[in-house]
Amino acid sequence: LKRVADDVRTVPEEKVPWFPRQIKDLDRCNLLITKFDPDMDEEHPGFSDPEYRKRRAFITELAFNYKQGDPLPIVEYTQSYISYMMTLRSIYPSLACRQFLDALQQLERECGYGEEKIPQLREVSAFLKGKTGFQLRPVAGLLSARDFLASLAFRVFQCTQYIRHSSAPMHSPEPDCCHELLGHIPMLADKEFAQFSQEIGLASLGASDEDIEKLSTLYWFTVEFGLCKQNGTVKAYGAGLLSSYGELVYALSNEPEYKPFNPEETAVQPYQDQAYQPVYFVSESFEDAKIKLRRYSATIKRPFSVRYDPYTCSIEVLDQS
Ligand code: HBI
Ligand code: FE
Repeated sequence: LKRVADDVRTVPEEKVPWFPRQIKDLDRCNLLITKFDPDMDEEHPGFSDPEYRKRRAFITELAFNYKQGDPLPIVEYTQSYISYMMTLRSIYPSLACRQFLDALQQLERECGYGEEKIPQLREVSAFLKGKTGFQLRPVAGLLSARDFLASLAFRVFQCTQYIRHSSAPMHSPEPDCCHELLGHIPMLADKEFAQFSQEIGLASLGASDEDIEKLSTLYWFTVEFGLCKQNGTVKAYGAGLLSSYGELVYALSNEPEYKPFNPEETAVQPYQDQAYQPVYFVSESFEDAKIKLRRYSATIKRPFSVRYDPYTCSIEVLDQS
């Protein structure tokens, strides 16, 4: 059974929802959403595999016990992800954006990507720290959008550490470490993209539920399913695409509808978490996406503004009332 927050959260009297001020506060950003759970969902590929569920429970426990600053747990995998990775790898050169391909090459040289073994989050996190200051933190599954986005404000990426069930190597109903390692990690090594991600996080701190929903949708159509222009063609940068052979090919075929990335419109576009997206948003560049996001964030109503102080790893709250 999954535990939700261990400590009961104090519900503040004022209308601004609680948000983490220091990186240590991320220990409290642990509200899990029970969706696609192998212990509860009969449709989950691991549901009828007790061995799988046992390993999952073990990895879940590691994430629950993790405290900010602890070394990332080392997990032994009994499966490989290599055939899955190599299948995807064959289509990356023509479909993935340049930043992704560059980072993937470095990860192959420095973190054992492309080898039989699944890379350890500890090693990958150290790599990212040196590239963009991003670090990983283990998470047991899908987090609430508020908690997930808040961690991005600190350049912390909540990363699942379990692997999908071996009966469905090409598809996982929930995020797993293949999705994180292949989809998210290479992009988080890019400076411009890292900044974009952090800015979504900063915009989410203390935001209303309605604004969290919009930012979460923005995240979905950019970080997860975003496309961008590069040398006159369209390439993928979204992690949901870069970790799914089927959807990556589909997204860059001439079947789906494309719209230019525009935060106001993107933030309210209905999305799919069980099927391919009906529409994809195309950014001019990460720089352009970042500027547009910044303009959008400034329209979110909050009685304060926030700034991240990288020296103390904390949020400065500037009162504007
Ligand atoms: N939790 N672990 C995890 N991974 C995600 O990608 C994730 C999440 N919770 C919420 C979420 N994504 C989406 O709501 C985003 O759009 C924010
Ligand atoms: Fe993801």
